[in-house]
Amino acid sequence: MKKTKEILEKFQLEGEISEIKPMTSGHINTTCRVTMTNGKKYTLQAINTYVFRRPEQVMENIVAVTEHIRRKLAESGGDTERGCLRVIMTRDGKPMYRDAEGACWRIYEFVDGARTYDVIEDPIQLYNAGRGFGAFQRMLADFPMDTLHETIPDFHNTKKRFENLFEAARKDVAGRAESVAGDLAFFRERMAVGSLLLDLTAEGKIPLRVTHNDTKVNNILIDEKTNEALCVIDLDTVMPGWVAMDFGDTIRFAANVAEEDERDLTKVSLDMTLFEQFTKGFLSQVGRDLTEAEITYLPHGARIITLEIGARFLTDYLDGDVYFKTHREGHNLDRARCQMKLALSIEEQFDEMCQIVERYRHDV
Ligand code: GN1
Ligand code: MG
Repeated sequence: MKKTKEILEKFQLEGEISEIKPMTSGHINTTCRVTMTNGKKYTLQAINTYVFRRPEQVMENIVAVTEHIRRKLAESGGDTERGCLRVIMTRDGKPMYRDAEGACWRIYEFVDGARTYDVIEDPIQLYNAGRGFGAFQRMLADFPMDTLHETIPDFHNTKKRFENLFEAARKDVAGRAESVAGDLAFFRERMAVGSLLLDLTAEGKIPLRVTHNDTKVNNILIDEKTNEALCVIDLDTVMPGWVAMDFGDTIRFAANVAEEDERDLTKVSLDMTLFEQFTKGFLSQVGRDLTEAEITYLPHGARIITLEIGARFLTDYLDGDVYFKTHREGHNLDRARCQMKLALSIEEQFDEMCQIVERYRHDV
């Protein structure tokens, strides 16, 4: 606590600290909510430097992207206060502080009256999340993509992610490979899926754009009163990517009726009502900005990202749980199996997913 106060003093905060409360969601960074005696609130985060090797570059991206979005919101009469993260600078004008031990800290203004959902309670929330992520995509459509740093190289290179999985199984540092032979076979059968988007881009059929790359539904703030999407958060991985993966990642996380780490796999499946609501909201905001081919490949994005994240969880299990925070024995394996079950459900309903996308393709 004393240390946290020392960190906070490095930043341009208004008022005196009254309370520091840890927040537990997120698999990567460590987050606290800081309340001041004057009622003002901030979000303090320690950036995970194992995952983000160049945190200064992460913050450079975030400052540029949030300034761009705030300008867009101002132009269109949007909410420039709650509609976009605001980075608080250090007393010497930097967007993060590196302490004596090398830990990296940043602060955002806390967005009040908003919450996130791990499980959607009402389909309207997912429709609104679709609008929110769609609007985010639209506002970044003219952001100069080449100025962004690639904060994690090959982040959504699914082909490489699959290769890493089999490499981890070969090395087997935690002695767990034998127990997941069936799971590995599942991914081996689907290897070809890993190259689809890479190939389409290489052939000039699908563009790269500025994308978020981690659009779990708990990365969008929902207004507690109106249920409207307010603000997209967790901008660490904003970099060139595929819209289909952003679309698919919300589907993977939120249109699954169970949680991401559900152990009872009979509960895990893709809910088509939720899929439809998200598709409708998303395309209503950004449909006009996407190419016909990009829209066609949206359902593929859901399948690919589900397999990709499943492969990453299984890789981390084989590596001895070094990347994702885990909260119980076998947590990464549970997460991986949940993604695999969801991928099966997506495969079963794929034709219907495509029909729904067709229904809303021109619904702008
Ligand atoms: C991580 O930071 P968080 O918890 O939103 C991960 C994502 C995964 C996700 C799975 C930088 O996201 O790629 O999809 O966990 N972020 C990073 O829940 O690896
Ligand atoms: Mg993240």
